[in-house]
Amino acid sequence: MKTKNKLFSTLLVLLALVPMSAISAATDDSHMEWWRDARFGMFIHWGLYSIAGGEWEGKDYGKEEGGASAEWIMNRAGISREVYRETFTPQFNPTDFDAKEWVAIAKEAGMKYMVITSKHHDGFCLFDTDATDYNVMDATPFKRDIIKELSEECAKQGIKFGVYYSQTKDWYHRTRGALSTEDYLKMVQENLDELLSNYGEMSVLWFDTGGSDLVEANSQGARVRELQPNAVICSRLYARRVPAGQRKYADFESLPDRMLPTERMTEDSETCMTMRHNWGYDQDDDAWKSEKDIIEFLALCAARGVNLLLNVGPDPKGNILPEEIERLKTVGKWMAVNGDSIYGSTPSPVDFDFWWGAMTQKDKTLYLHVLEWKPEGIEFNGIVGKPSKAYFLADPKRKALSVTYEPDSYVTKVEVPANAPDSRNTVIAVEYDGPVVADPDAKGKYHWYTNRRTRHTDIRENDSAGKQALPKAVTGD
Ligand code: H79
Repeated sequence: MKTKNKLFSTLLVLLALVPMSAISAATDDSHMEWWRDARFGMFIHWGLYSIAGGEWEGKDYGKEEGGASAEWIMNRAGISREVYRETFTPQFNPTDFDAKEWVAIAKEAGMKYMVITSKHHDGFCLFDTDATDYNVMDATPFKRDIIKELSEECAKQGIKFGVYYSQTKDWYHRTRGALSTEDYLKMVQENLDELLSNYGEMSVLWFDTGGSDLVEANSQGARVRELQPNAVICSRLYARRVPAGQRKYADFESLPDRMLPTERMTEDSETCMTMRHNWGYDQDDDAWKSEKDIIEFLALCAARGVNLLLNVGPDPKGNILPEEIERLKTVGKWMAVNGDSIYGSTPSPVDFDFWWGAMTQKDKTLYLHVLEWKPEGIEFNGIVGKPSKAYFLADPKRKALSVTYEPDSYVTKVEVPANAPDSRNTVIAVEYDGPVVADPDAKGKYHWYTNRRTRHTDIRENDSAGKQALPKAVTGD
């Protein structure tokens, strides 16, 4: 190809990368660096609702209410604040809880950060607070500060720690008239001050279901910046209808619950995802996603420039569930050999994916995440120039795979064996001598997880077979 053309494409690629890093601000966004590199975190939903496990007076709310309301049971079952408190606080005694073990599970899974519900919509605080007696120290027999134990353990094991905090919805303190709005907001401010002051480095403030009151949200955001300038703030500090330009303190865009991105994102984004339907512990939710599903989510999120915050819902005794541990271990093993294609990667250099999967990039290397194998070879268009080397990332010997390149169509093809070395996701590293150059005129479309309405569900078109697969699972919230 002509050099002039090549220079032009390089320029375009460079320009295309600018918004990725410029998004969160006019101000310095160095506090975002670890978060961008991390790509994978653990979400933990745990609280009084875990004791109910989705059931109240014989009715299964975890399943019947759109398949996902275990942590919403107070609201969905219409339990009064008094009854909810009297029923569950005496039972909150999770003697199996071991912060060291939880953090080790996250670490072994390859997760780089952890976010736990310090207060969900039911208003119950998992931390020591003077702002309300509805907390683990004053109202339960357990009397251990869960946030303290986890934050200290995360610091020890080198995992970034953050909290989910339901700032607007609070069925105990606010909704049912217990406190005036003014007093409620004072309580929130006090809670935030405690969370931001008493637990060492607080790396993520994961707000949820924000309202439209910008004064309220901005004062909470400002307080976070003041007390923990390096913390990363979730866009749900604001209602989704607040235009992005007005979300002054939002550092990253949180996609709707359990929704995978359908295309490459140009701003810092995160998707939060469950391993089954419910966030909070549910006794009989059996809609487990497979290990392959989770590895696919991770690869496709990275290819679209999005972090994956994957949820666990520990049981009332304080155990992360065996099904969750099993999946996390498998993901961890995959990450241990393929992590280079995820951590610190940048999204696909082309704004589409392929019937076989999608790509991520790091400097001069492309990573092909092959989710569906084709023995005829793994082919892609849109990248200009012949690679210098290709190999399976999991192959310690990095044995070279042969590559063909058609200079007229910019189509590159990697020859592969008949069977996939890893049927869940085989990563092929494709190295170039110089910078990766994307053809600005390249044509392609998205094949994987393209349906917004079904959230994470898996309607994919398959070019090669020319047919559309049925959804694997159905969720909704
Ligand atoms: O914490 C998790 C959810 O509880 C919370 N966000 C994630 C991270 C959340 N708050 N609000 N919503 C989600 C949206 C509300 C959805 C609802 Fe429903 C649909 C409420 C009633 C119908 C889903 C199904 C929740 C209860 C039943």
